Amino acid sequence: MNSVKLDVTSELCSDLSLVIRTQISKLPHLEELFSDYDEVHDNNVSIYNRMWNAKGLRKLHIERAVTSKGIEILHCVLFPDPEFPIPIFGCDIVEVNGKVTAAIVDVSPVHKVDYSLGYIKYDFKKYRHLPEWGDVFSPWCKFVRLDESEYVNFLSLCSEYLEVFCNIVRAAERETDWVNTMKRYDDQLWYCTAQRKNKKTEAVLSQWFDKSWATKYIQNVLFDKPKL
Ligand code: BLA
Repeated sequence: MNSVKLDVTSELCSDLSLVIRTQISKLPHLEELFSDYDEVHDNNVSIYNRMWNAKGLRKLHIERAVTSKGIEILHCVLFPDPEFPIPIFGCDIVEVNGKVTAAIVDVSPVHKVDYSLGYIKYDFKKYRHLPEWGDVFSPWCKFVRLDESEYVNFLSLCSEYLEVFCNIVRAAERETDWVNTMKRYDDQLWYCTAQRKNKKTEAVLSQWFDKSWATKYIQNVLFDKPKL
């Protein structure tokens, strides 16, 4: 692959990445993981991946993607270890030529983990409809288009959702009831299977690389299934 490094310029993506890194840095037993995908550069695309694990979390993943055609993406999923009663944190920002066309954040449910985000209230001008596979998200999932004046509110919203998530992680203990573990495993599998159905992720990645690389990347890096 031809390696031309592209500079990261999106302010919202950089700020959100910093918010996430700051919050996860306080989690117990955080350990960085390295892979062949830490940096991927092709003619017009650069992808930067950072991954960790921590107590109660099998994988914490932050990805930045930048293209010379003006697309920038920030993707983050914090995947629990199914043996712990912890939900799934996810957010995604897609910016095209300086406009944030998609900004989404959620703490998504798994079996028998109680939390509420209903008291965290932010209003945005343009709400977007979730696709059919989006029934994996919680009722508090926010999916919006943003103009620049709303960046600060979206960052605060993410920070508050992340705070709730990190508090659950810090309080969680490994459970010995394997039935609950299996149900949480199934819920996480369902989450990954749903996310893999997002045609837009695949379309963009196939445009940048080739179809088989895109499929492998989605299945092994973005939404790999939890191990039993
Ligand atoms: C939409 N995701 C999109 C879009 C693109 C990507 C180009 C369309 C933007 C738009 O409709 O305005 C592409 N996202 C990517 C790529 C990566 C990425 C290539 O993260 C990584 C390399 N997607 C996630 C996560 C969530 C998510 C973690 O990766 C949610 C927690 C959601 N993205 C999501 C949703 C849509 C989207 C719901 C809209 C899909 C639709 O409208 O059909």
